Amino acid sequence: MSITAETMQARKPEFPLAAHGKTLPAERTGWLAPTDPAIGVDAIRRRYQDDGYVWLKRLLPRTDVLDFRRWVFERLAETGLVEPGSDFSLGIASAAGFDRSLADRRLMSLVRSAAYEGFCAQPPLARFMDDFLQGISYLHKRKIMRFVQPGSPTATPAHYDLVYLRGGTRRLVTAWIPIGDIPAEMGGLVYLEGSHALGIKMEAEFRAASGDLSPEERISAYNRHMAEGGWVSKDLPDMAERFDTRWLAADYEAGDVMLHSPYMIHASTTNQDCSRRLRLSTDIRYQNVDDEIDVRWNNHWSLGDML
Ligand SMILES: O=C(O)CCC(=O)C(=O)O
Repeated sequence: MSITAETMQARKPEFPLAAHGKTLPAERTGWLAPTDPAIGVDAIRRRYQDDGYVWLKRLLPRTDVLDFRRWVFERLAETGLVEPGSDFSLGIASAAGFDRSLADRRLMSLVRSAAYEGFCAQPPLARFMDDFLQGISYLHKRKIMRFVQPGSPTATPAHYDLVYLRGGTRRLVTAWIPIGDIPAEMGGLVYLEGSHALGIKMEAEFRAASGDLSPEERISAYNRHMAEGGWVSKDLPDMAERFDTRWLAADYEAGDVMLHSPYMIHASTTNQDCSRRLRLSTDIRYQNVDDEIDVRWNNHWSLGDML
C-alpha cells in the first residue's frame, strides 16, 4: 500500500498537544505529510525544499530500531528510569523516581558507544544521505540522544538549528530519528508550517544586526542578540498566532526518519502518554563532506557544551 497523508493521518490527537504549560488550539494544529521513500531521491529533495522537512516512512528496519531501543533502556535500567521487570523495548517509565545524575552520565557514555555509532551510521541511512546530498555525506560527531519521561514538563522550545551551527556551511540537514513509536501525544517534534522561510528571514536579520559582535560571538547561539538558549520562543500557541500558521504534528513510528532544513522552526510537546512510555529519539546532522564543517561539532555531545 502506498503511503499517503490520508492513510497515515486520519485521526485527531486524543487530547490537545501542549508544551510549557500552554495548549495548542485545534485550529492552529495540523498533520505533517508523510513521504514514501519509494518516490525516489529527486522527488524527496523537491519536497524537502518546498516544505522544509521530509518525513520518510519506514526508511529503517523497524525491528533494528526496536532492538536498539531495548539496548538503550537496558543500559539505563540501573538508574531506575524504566519499570523493573518490564520488557525494555517498550520503555515503560518506572513509577518511582530515578537517579537523574547517573542517567545523564550513562547517556554521555551511550552517545560515545560503538552501538550508537553503528545505529547512526547504518547502511540504509548512510547510503540515502549520500544520494540526498549528491556526494559523500558527512555525519557530525556531536550526536544527541534524548529521553523524555511521561508527565514531565520537559519539551524543546521552538528554534531552528542553524543558530547552533553557524560556524560552517548552511547546507546542513538534520535527521531526527524516533527510537520507538512516538505518537503525537508522546511529544515528538512539531514543525511550524512554512517556517523555513521565516528562519531564513530571522537569520538575515540577525546577521544584519551582528556587526557589533566578535567573530566568536557571531557564531554563538548564546550571544547578547539571541533570546535565552538560542530559542525563538517557548510559547508555541503564540507563535502560530503571530505568524498566522499551524504547528504540524505526526504519529512517528520506529523506522521513520525525519529530515529538516536548518531554517525550519520546530519544537517538541509534552509527553502525555497514558501507557507511561518514555520518548526516545536521536538528532544528528549531515552535510556534504566538501562543504565547510563547523569544527565546534567535532566532539561528542557533552551536557553543558554550550552548542
Ligand atoms: O528531540 C527534541 O526534543 C529536539 C530535537 C531537535 O531540536 C532537532 O532534531 O533539531
